[in-house]
Amino acid sequence: MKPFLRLALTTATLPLFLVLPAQAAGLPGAPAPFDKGGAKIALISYISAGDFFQAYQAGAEAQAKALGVDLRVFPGRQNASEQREQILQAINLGVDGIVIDHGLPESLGDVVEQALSKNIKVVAFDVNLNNPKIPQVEQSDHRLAELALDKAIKDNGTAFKAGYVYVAGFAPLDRRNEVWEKVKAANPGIEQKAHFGSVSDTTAATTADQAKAALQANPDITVVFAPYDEFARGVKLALADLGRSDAVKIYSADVSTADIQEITEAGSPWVATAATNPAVVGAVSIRAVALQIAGQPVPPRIVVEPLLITQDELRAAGVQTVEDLARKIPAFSTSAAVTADWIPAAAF
Ligand code: SR1
Repeated sequence: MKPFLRLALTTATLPLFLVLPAQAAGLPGAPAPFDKGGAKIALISYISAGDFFQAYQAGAEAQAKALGVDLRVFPGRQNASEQREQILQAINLGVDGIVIDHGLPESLGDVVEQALSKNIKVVAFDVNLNNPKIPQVEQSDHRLAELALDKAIKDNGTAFKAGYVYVAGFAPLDRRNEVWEKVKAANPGIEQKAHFGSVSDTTAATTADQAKAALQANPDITVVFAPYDEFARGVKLALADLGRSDAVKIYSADVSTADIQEITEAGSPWVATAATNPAVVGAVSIRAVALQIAGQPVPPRIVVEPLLITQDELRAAGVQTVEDLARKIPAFSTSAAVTADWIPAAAF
């Protein structure tokens, strides 16, 4: 067979998920099925591109490895029908549990019901499936927005012209938006002059184009609230293009090593972000579904608390990477949420 044909055939028959090698032996003393090893869990994401989602997946993989779990990772491509299809595939694979990472609730309800009816345990991260059988993991998005906006007010006072980056329909962004609306109502001097944003596989680039137009049309904007790191990156790009990086300050959510570099570089307008460690959130999601599979109790709402991270503090402490950040603030890399003494810590 010609090599290109062999490659085409191989690619065409590849499954739509990745399998991580499971730990052969089980965990002595753990409840079934973890005592024997080989429990199967699917991680089904709506978005996989971008630092947050890659770190979230890495944390989930690390926790799965520590638990001896056979983790099937289904990549997300912002495609609701593909995500439905992946849930059906996971059901057919006979998984014990599914973690659903983001998504559009209206397209997931019936397939998730099918999983539950087959006694597959389901945990949702950042998607409201409104089902009491499905624990919800979140980063305390209200607190996250409060931390970023308190800092914006501390730096800029209670009267400024703002740009706001928001796309409705994503649970974490909707929750952060509730806080933004409250802050504007409590501070009538804060005037939202422009609202833009887009979530796609090119979020930062698309947001940059939109930000450029918004900032050109509203040269009096001095603060941008961009509560997703891809949004903040887009606004920062737009300001650099316009030569206005010294005139506007950006307040965001999320953190990654690439974000830390962008925040701390000379002249950066990105002055603060409120964030959890996404790897911890990934690990917590796997622990939640593992506890459910083991028949142990899981609270309906599982929260990983965020921290405020400022440009000044990062620069003063010489923090250049997420690992540096974890060394300076040990709480950044741990969460006591949903654990048990039989669950080994994830190494990340
Ligand atoms: C499109 S939603 C993006 C957000 O999801 C996660 O909650 C991250 O914090 C990110 O900001």
